[in-house]
Parts: sequence; C-alpha cells; structure tokens
Amino acid sequence: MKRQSELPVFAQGFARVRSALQASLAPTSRCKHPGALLDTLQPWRDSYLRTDGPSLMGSRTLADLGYVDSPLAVSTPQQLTALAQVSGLFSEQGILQLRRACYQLEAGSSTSDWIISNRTRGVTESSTLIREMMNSRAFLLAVSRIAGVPLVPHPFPRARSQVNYFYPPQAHHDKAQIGMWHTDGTSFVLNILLSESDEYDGGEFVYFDGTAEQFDVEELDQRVRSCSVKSSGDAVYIYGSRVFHGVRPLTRGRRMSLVLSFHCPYSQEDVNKFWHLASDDGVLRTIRPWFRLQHDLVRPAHEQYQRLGIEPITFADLDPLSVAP
Ligand SMILES: O=C(O)CCC(=O)C(=O)O
Ligand SMILES: [Fe+2]
Repeated sequence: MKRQSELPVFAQGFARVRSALQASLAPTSRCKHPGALLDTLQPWRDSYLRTDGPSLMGSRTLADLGYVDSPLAVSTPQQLTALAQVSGLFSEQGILQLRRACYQLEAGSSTSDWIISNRTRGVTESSTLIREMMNSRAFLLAVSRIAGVPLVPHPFPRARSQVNYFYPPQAHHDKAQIGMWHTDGTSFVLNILLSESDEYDGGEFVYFDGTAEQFDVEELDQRVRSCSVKSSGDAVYIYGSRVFHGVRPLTRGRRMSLVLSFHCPYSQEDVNKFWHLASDDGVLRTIRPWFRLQHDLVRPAHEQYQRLGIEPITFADLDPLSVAP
C-alpha cells in the first residue's frame, strides 16, 4: 500500500491558492531557453492519422468508475468515456513528426512544483503541427469518437496543450520528476505518449479506479491501475476532471508526452477553475484569458466549429460501430 502512495497528491483548497501565488512570482524565469525558436514549421496532414482508425483497450465509462450523475447535461455517465488506452491513432510518419515537434518544444519547458514537474505549456501557440492537428476535423472526429461526445479544442490556449518531459533524478539531492496524483483542470484529455518503451524505465501512467470523491491517498489499496501504454504514438484518453491519475518517477531514460484538452461545444459547462489555471501559469497571466474563456464557452456549437473553419461534428457523426470495443 505504501508503494502506491509514492506519488504526492496535488495541492487543493487553500494550498492551491498559495501555489498560484508562488507561480505568479517566478513563471517565466524558470523557462530553459527563453526566446528559443520552438516551431518546426512542419504542417499537419490528415494522412498522419491511420485510415483504419484507432483501437481502444480497457475502455471504462464514468458509470463503470462509479459515477451516477453526469457532469454533462448532454450525455450520460454510460456514454462518457472515463478512460481508454488508445493505439493506432497515428501513422508512422505522424508519430515521427509529433516526436520531432515535441523535442523542439523542450527548449521552452519550465519546471513547476504543482502537478507536472517539467513541461512546456500552450504548445498550439508555438507549434504549427500541433495547432493544425488540433484544428483538423479528422483529428477532432477521431478524439470525439473516443470521448463519446463531439469536441473542439479547449478554448483556453494555455490549458489546451502541454508537452511533459520526465527524467530520473540527475543528482542525489534532485527531486524525482513526476505527475502527482491529480485531476485535470479540463475534462476531455488525450495524453499521447511520444517515447518508446526501451527509451525509459518507470514512468507508468496510473489512475484511480473510482470516483474523485472516493480518492484517498492513504487508502488506495487495490484501486490503482496502471496503463500498459508503452509504444510511441499510443495514448491514454481520460475524463481528466473526474479521474485521479498520475505518472510515476523514471529510473532511467526520458519520457515525453503531449497532453491535449478539448471541450464539448454542445454544453456550456466547463469545469476549469481559476485557481487551477493560475497554479500552472500565475495569477496575472490567467486573468484576461479567463474572462475570454467565459465568453467563448457560451458561443453556439456551430459558431465554435465555424471559427475553426470546419463542418460541425454532431452526435450523429459518432458512429459507435467504427470504434472497436
Ligand atoms: O504525461 C502523461 O502521460 C500524463 C500527464 C498528465 O496527467 C497531465 O499532464 O495532466
Ligand atoms: Fe493529467
């Protein structure tokens, strides 16, 4: 049982406000190479998606995890995917391009004492490939089918995308780089692993098999599950705001992952909390985009798709027959 609690739990309540204030004091100075050119200028192509579609393993709904009430008025806990291991979403070329872009983005990474130790935030702003991928209807449709509801990229730019970089401690006194036990600020989250299994040891993606209310780090007993996602390009999709999850420390090598957040435009509900965003980016950087977010969330779905320049994705487009069980 102690082994499971090797990951600390992220700060919540008043401790979250304190971490937001700390993040406000030193957010940019911790960036590795401020001003570095982060964009590979590589365009996205829909051929980077596999035509035979992804396959899902170990798919669980919010109902399976014990949720009775739906967090979303337009869908039930039975229809909303809580967690799924996704493989075969990207072609070999697609994986190669994503890896290349995410390597480049490491120059913009910074460390944090909240949730993820070492990451580059808001990468749709600095990577052509990832921005165009997020705006591609084919990509959005693939992720919407996994999620169980139509999606758009999350309207809050800095919460929309992030690349995480994990290394084992370099020196004896170094803290391990981890993903603490946490829930995400956003709900529809695709965690794409961009390292091969032989590139690192440790670094397992773990999640709690229960509701967020049941989560108690002292009582994890048999309810921690580990995802067997190991190959580059494989992904873990989670309903991030309701499923506690984390990443264990590495003992060797390097683990890189691209984390993308989406929003269901048929619902004006959004779980993002000001203090969650501010803990990542600092209070000042969060205020203006926060007000814009409130504005964006109430736009009708067709307008949200129109702004992306794509045909709306509807519930009818989510043909369950095209997704392997
Ligand atoms: O790196 C991963 O696989 C997941 C990280 C995560 O949970 C997050 O960035 O919120
Ligand atoms: Fe997360």
